[in-house]
Amino acid sequence: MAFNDDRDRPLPEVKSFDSATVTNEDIVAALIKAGGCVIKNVLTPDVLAEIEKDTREHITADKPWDGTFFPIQTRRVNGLASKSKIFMEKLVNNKILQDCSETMLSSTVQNWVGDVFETSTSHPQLHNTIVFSIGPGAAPQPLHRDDMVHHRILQRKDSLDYTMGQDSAIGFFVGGKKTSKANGATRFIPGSHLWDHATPPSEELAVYAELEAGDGFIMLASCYHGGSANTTEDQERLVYSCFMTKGYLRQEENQYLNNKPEVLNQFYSDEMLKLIGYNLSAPFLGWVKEGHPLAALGREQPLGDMY
Ligand SMILES: O=C(O)CCC(=O)C(=O)O
Ligand SMILES: [Fe+2]
Repeated sequence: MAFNDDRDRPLPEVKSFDSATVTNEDIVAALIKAGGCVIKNVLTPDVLAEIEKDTREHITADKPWDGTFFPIQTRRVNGLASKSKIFMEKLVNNKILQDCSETMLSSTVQNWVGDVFETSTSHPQLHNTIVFSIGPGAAPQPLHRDDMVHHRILQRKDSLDYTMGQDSAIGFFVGGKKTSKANGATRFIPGSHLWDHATPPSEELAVYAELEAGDGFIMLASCYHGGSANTTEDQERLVYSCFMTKGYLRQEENQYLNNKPEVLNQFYSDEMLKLIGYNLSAPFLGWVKEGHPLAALGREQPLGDMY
């Protein structure tokens, strides 16, 4: 199917599911079609309150961004792995996010090593963790694609031609409070993950991912999106977010320098540490000394070939 301009393409419907009933197949299909979907009731009020308890002092302490990407009314918190265990357990390690990341970001390849055609699978890893608080009066953030960090160049496609694995990252945004068009909900252009790299974003096509507190929005990193203007007098737009990326790409947030390893080692299981990035991406990527990064944290890990 040929399009003169991606901006003339019909906008796909943005689906909304409930966390209690949605399946991974539903989410993957919705992401391929629209690039984003809403999942109701991802986090309970208790969990939101605990995350806020862990992060509020850091929100308050943050200083305005020195540049134009974030309005001066925006405050952020990062390094969540060492600031909030519950954020990691309930938001990052959320089964819905992890299942669709495994389906859409993992990669399996075979390589000849001598006379053996070795199979290697690289699993997704944490990309970044950010709390976004947008205060009253904030201007909109410009629409952008988060996969720019990996220098991705997209070619125009129909959703039927979507190739599993073509995206480099998936984002998850959970309302810490109600987010609305008026207070700065994340807006995005449905279907823009299928647009050509040369096509600029268009504000007229943006749809607002309005969330009740505890609802989530999942989005492919190749979708045009941005934080929006907060036109209210007195509402904070509070969003808890993380991205997952492929196991063989560099993480946007440097987990090793932004979190003290001794804190992570004390907080987390092997599985969570692997998710944070203390893992090998097969084959051979990310070794420390003789092998697995977890061994460098004093954890038992089998050595041997790293295919
Ligand atoms: O605050 C938001 O809703 C989105 C922020 C964002 O897209 C970014 O910082 O890259
Ligand atoms: Fe973004």
